[in-house]
Amino acid sequence: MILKRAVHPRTRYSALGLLRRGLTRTDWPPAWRCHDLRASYDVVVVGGGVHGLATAYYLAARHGITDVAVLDKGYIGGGASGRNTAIIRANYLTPEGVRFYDRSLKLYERLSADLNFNVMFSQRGHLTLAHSDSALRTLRWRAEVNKLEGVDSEVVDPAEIAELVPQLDVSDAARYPILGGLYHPPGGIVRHDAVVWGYARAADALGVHIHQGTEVTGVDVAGGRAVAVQTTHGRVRAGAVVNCAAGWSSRIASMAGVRLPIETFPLQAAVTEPVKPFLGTVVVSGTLHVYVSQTDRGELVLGAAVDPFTSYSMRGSLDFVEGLASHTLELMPALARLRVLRQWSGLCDVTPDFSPIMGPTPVGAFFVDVGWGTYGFKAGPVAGEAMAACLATGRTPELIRPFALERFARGDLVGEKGAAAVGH
Ligand code: PYC
Repeated sequence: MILKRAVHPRTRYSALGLLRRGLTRTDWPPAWRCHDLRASYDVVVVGGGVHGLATAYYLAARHGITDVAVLDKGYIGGGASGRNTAIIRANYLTPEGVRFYDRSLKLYERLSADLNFNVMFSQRGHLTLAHSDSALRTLRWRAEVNKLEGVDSEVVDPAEIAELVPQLDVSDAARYPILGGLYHPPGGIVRHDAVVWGYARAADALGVHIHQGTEVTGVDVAGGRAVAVQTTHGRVRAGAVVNCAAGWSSRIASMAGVRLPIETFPLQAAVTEPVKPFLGTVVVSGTLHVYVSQTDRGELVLGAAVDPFTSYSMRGSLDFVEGLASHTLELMPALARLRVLRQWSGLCDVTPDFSPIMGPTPVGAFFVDVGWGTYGFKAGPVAGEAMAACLATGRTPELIRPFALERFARGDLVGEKGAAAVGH
């Protein structure tokens, strides 16, 4: 049982201290504490994934707001934060998207130092392949927008692709010939649980309360403002409520009477047995609906598009893994003998324009940080930073203004589908 923690975590170890602990096998102190649920907090964050924890951390670290509770119905990082493929990149299609994800990437670059926790961000590059003229045109478009926004991305030809990833079949004989690619050197992968634990430990050390096993069952609204949440452990009054409940965000919003334009789809992924390191970059093929990266342990992480139906089910299917294997082999036939070790599924809240919904809502003191489709993990730091600023100052930061809920009423969409990986 990991829900009850007792000892304060703010412990730093010298090299000798680490060695002594390893040799004597003494238990590691818990990284965050367990508290009684108070009757009231200044801010209640619903959802203990990377977004909720980052919001709480930046509220405390940047704005001195420490009377904050993060509530999770399960365990922290057990939802979308623990079910993604941990790809970090900023090579989006719209200027609004590129600026936003670039800020996140920059925060990821210094996150280990900021949190004093090794999040294992490996900037090994990100390569998106084009197998058709129209795909290549979109990649060129993305490269231009990226460059204009100061993001390192360029279109590369098959010979350059062969140098980057010799295992790819770049010959004309391939069933889906590779015509070119978008290469984005600062992209890469991160260790998702380390990010969650790093934010949790740092937020806890600043006084934030993390309540696992605490499900929100209602949001009380009085006079047009959110005033409290109902939970499985009682009612909690709140100065403000932030909905960071990826996967269940539309259900939490509906408790406050806020309707979100979101549909929820399962997204599956799988990992193979470990092999010697051979894959230097993340490889994505939109046409083949597949993305592949190799972890530091040597496993290949493989993903595909969301399931073709809305559902809250998080069950893996044989159908998915068969499709995934055949698409991966179209790209890299040499992997034919590799075995799949495990597969999993998470939930993706998809909006009509494939961009998130962030900021205030028509219900006072009820904020949303939702609609993260298949791009939520990479946005965790910037979303936390921006939501914290929004709550603390009462003003919506410029960076997230384009993602306001009202854009759907205004028809002012931020169409990001062309860069949303293969997730849709
Ligand atoms: O947006 O890079 C992405 C991504 C990869 C897997 C799911 N989404």
